[in-house]
Amino acid sequence: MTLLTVRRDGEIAVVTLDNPPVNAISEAVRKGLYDLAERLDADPEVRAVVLICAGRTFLAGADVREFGKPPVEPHLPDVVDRIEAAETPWVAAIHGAALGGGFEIAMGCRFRVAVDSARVGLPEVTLGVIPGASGTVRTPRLAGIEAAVDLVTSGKPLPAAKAQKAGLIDAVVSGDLEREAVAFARAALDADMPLPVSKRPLAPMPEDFWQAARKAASKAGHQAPLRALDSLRFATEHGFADAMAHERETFLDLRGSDEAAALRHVFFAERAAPKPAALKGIEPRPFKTVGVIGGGTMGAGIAGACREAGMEILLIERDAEAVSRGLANVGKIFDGAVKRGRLTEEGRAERMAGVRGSTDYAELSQADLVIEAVFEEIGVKRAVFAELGRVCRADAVLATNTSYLDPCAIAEGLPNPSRFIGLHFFSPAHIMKLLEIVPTPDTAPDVLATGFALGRALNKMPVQAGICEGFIGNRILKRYRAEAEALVMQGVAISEIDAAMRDYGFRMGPFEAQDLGGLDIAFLQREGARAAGQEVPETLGDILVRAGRKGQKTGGGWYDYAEGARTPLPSAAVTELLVERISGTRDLPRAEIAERLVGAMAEEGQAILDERIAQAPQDIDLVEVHGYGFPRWKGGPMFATGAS
Ligand code: T1G
Repeated sequence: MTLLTVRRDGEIAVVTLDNPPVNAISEAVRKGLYDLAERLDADPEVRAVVLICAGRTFLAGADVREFGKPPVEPHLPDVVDRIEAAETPWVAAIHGAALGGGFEIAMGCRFRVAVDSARVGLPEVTLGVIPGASGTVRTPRLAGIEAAVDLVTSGKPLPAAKAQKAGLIDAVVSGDLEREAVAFARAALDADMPLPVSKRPLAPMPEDFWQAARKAASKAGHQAPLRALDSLRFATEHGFADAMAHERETFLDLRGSDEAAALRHVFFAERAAPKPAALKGIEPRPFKTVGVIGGGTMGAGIAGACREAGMEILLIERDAEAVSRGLANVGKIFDGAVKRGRLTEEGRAERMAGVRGSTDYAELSQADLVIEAVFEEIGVKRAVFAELGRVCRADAVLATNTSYLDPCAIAEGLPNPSRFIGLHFFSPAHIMKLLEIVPTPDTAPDVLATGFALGRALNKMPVQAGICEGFIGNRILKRYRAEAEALVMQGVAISEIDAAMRDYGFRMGPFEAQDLGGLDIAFLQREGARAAGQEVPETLGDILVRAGRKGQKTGGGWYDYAEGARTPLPSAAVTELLVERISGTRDLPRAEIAERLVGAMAEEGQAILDERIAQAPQDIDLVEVHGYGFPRWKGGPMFATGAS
């Protein structure tokens, strides 16, 4: 496989890059492109160059694996400048995604053409850096400062049509991209040649523009978007060369930051998790027809997610009224997509046409996969699986969505227990990415592979978890909350603990979050365990629930709430209720509070690893980032404490 090949189409040279899997820009790619720009420029027969990529995508950006190493010449900005300076104009022919350095190379070209399905973007801030090869300096010259600020500080790519409207690409072509790009290049030679991007004008913006942009960029919660904004502003107030130097300095500064290291850690962990090495070569079972038992919030969310992924759904409920309620719940999910403009009415109708409801389990006789999402009580779940064991195909995969019960206990007595597995979705199941996959000792490898294949099909983050109370995520949550309550008992203010975790990067602290979700859920779990004879010490949360303080839904939990408001107010009633359990008052720096609570999460994570409940520390980080709001730019509790 040759990295770069050149084919002549008359006076047009077609350069094809082939660097699987995503044409990442490695050191060899930078050198090859630089040398080619020199060589083709010196060839009098070549009047224009088309740059195209083999495989699934245009250049997807700098090779993230090289970030940890010292930069080696030729640096990417120099490659982009060399292409731009070529006498023979270059045309970028884009399919798949032109991202980061890939789009910066495209901006060094004189023209950019793309197929309709292509996307262009500058996702660097999602990796904790900023564009390092003119993204904050050329983009505003190409598309104007407003579009550049959106593209660079959000890190979100634009589809080709929108990119064309923004001025980022010159033409959207259908048919054969290479042929269209060559024709475009040939035609361009006979028209007025536009200025190279770096030579296009760029005017400063008024202060209020930058204030508004800064406010929006700060919502991301970490520094890279703000540094990118500074670089964009600098570019509007200085010459090209100075702006390039400023951008490069910022990029190199951020590249070595903890935030960038954490985001790269999550980036690679997210790509490894859905494809466990242990399942390589194991064929998953098909799951075209899916039964969902239970049409409540979880069941409807699971049904909606599976339908969105193209599966045929049969929703089973106990009576006709519950069936129609369940179908309405699924319909509401697609209504939401229509309201947000992500689905047309026809699309909604097509989705719902693939969702049937019934009270008759016998209709599941041909289902490939059945997922149970009924009330979290062992007797109810066992009855469901007894029925499924009777009516379903022997090879149908049967899954429980339990979050706290032992999947082995649920599967007791089930014929062919090798086809049983736990699939722990997080509510709302059609939105939350985390999916804990919980095999029992009897689960067959191809059934485990089916769980991961389903996770990929649903575009979720599948993580394997062993069987213990709360699997990975809820077990760590329990420890996190216990540690937070311990701080309260030591006299640290509840509001300070929440503020500390918000400062750390969580959207909400542990107490605000419980008030929002309801204290009674965990309370009932503890009461259930006590009723089953387990020794479960009384928690501060128990005291509040027994006093009727279940959170926002009862007008008060850890905090008071003014009538109809959601702003948490420190509560004298809570202080009174807990007075016996709190010794004195203690001022703890917020950084120390966060370190203590994240440390407790990591400690529990280490125990989970030692017990082989999790396969690797990065899996624990993914559970926390995708299921519990752990700030991704901190990498997860294991990464943040150096354990991963
Ligand atoms: N570098 C190295 N490897 C990469 C990579 C990259 N940029 N992008 C993907 N991979 C690997 C990935 O780890 C996986 O490997 C395989 O390719 C398939 O990835 C100077 C500094 C392009 C949209 O942020 O968004 O340019 O697991 O499963 O779903 O200003 O990959 O198979 O061994 O994601 O088809 C900016 C990141 C870099 C793009 C394809 N670029 N990549 O999605 O495949 S910073 C990015 C993606 C930069 C300049 C700055 C996606 C994709 P393995 P995949 P996919």
